[in-house]
Amino acid sequence: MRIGQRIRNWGAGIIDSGDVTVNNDVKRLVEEKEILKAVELYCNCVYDRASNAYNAGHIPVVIGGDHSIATGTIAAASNYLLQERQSNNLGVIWVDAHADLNDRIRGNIHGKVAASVLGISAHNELNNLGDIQCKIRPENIIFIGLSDLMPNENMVLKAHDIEVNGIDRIQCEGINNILTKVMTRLETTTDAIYLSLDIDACDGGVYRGCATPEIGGLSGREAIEVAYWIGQSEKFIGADIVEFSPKDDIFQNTNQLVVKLIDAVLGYRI
Ligand SMILES: [Mn+2]
Repeated sequence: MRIGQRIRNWGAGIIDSGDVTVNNDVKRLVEEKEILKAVELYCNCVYDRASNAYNAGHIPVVIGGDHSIATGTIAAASNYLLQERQSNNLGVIWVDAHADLNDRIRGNIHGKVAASVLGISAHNELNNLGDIQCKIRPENIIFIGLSDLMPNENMVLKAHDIEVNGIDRIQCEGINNILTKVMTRLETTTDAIYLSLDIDACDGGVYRGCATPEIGGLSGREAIEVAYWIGQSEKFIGADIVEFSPKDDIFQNTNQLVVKLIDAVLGYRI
């Protein structure tokens, strides 16, 4: 991801702590088709790495890979907030074409990540990752960029009165107005703000480098503004930029967008 070039360009205190590698236990679980256990174990490794960053006084920006890593990163942010500031009031901005709120047993784990973060997925292994006391409250998560919703996800959103800024509303109101509203609310009501950005929120007709591209999503510019605005908040506590899939990046432009999103969340968007 040319982090070295970023550090030279901007002179910022950016440290590339390297990949969270898939260890032999995770590989064995995958071979045994124990996918849920493999994800749980790997996300615990991600949790440890993100926790180490917090303990060293850094803000983690985690690049993926499957969105399920957010169960580890957000648990680490939430636990850090509880330990260091005695607060269980973490805000999360979930930027995604999908709500990832499948609360049933069936389906891919990456479709259940937000449900796990809220502690309402059908898999206790993922709900309980990190510290169970630190689950995100429904009023503290806000979705941006949704364009494809399953009926049961819509029921979860309604049942918990969760704020959604779908791609339709962004088209009507403009991304700057949406961001002003979202940031004003979370900066008032939460103690820290975490960004979890799935690049499938961006227009899948342009950016193909992810598992589930959706036509008509955010423009590259809109996504950069989202990352920049949230990264500039005094309450910003970390970010995931996930679901980049190099083998699907047939136009070789999603990789460039991911680099710009990393730049933007770190404070550079020119
Ligand atoms: Mn996602």
